[in-house]
Amino acid sequence: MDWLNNICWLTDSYKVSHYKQYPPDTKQVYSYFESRSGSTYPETTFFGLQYWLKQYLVGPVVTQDKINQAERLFNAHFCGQVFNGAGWEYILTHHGGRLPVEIKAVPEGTVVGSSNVLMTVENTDPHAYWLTNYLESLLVQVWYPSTVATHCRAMKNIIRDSLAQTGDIALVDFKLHDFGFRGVTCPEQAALGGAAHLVNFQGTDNIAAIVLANQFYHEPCAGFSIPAAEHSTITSWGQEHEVDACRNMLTQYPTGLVAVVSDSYDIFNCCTNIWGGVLKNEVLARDGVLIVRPDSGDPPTTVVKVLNLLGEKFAFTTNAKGYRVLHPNVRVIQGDGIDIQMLSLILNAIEQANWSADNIAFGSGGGLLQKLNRDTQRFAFKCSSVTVGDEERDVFKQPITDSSKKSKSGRFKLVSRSNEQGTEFVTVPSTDARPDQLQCVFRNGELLIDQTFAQIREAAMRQR
Ligand code: 20N
Repeated sequence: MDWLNNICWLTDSYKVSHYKQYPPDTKQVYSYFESRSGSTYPETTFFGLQYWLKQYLVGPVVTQDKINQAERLFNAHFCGQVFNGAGWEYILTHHGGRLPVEIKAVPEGTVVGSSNVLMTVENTDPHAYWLTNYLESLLVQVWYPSTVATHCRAMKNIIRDSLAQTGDIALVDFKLHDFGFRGVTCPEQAALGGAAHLVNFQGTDNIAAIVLANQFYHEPCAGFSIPAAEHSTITSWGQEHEVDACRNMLTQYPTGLVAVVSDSYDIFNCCTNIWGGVLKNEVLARDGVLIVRPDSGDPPTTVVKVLNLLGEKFAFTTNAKGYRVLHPNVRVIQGDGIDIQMLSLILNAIEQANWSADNIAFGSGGGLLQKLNRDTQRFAFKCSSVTVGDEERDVFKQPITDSSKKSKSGRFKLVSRSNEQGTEFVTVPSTDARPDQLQCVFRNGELLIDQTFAQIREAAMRQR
């Protein structure tokens, strides 16, 4: 992404013009980031900031060449001289190209109720008062991995509840597999969204996510997968030879887990007459688990029917909770049409049919990484304090047309307090004596905290 990595142009056009718009003698701008009340989920899992810091902000990021390139672009873009070239040259000469800002943030993986400060940004050199909000456009993109992590936590809770009712909660980490790489807009999004999913789960087909967790969060291998068929590898044998394509999967992968998409022609025929018929003894003799994947039809109806057919052919046991569990060599994964609503519908349907959630895993793509936006958690970045001359002033907005968009004013701390349910966070004025849960992660071009993926997972787990 080298072609885009110029901090001067990683912002919205209008921000380029803002240095002239603050009150004369503005010396400091202090802004904060929050998930406003009314968000889809009442709590947000904060995740991803360290990627933006390392990729775009750490070290000397301003060079004369980048300033010149931005100047040329903006002169054309605005049809005139709007760009603050002198402001950027000040950062180059007085700070060696390192950004004179301080960023504080809650540790990644922390689960924070809406309406609380998650991050603050302020300039550390009065000449760079304009820089704080210049960075908003880039920093607010942390909404995306944070929303994916938040959404995955909600899905994990749904699956865990179902497992608690009908099966074994120890299986939860592998129950929602990331199928989403193809359904997002670019590799960077796949990596960020996929890594956010891995904060709560361990199964993924999103290799970019593992690479990001490795390169930006020191994780040797954040997610695991298994050999699996796609339609091309089954249908290229021809319709008459579906059984041979299926047998080949068992012989090519004689042990361990293997997943086979089984709806190329007739999912019910495949369950009954191929897996449960011609290949039944091979499946039973195999030292491993065959995972049958339906991929079409109404998901709750199809999954229940597939479980019933496989149950008839392979038999099942009834667990201590009174739910049916298929022969251990056979399981099912539903990877079509999975979003958070469909997840609940399927789990309810199989529970109603007396099948344990142990029998099924889910794959999710668009529903996992793409069916969400910045409004899902109502994320906003707003200025709450400025220093003009030697006067510090609280600032806020309070639109008469939407009271829910009122912003906070002043400088903040995020403090934790314990109640019956556990720990909760509250945002208080920075003068409060209690310890601040916001940590200084970046100052003047330097990364001050380098979190590991393992620490982030631990934090997300701790606050269950
Ligand atoms: C494409 C595909 O089907 N992949 C795939 C299928 C299943 C699993 C992983 C990837 N994993 C599981 O079903 C585990 C819970 C047992």
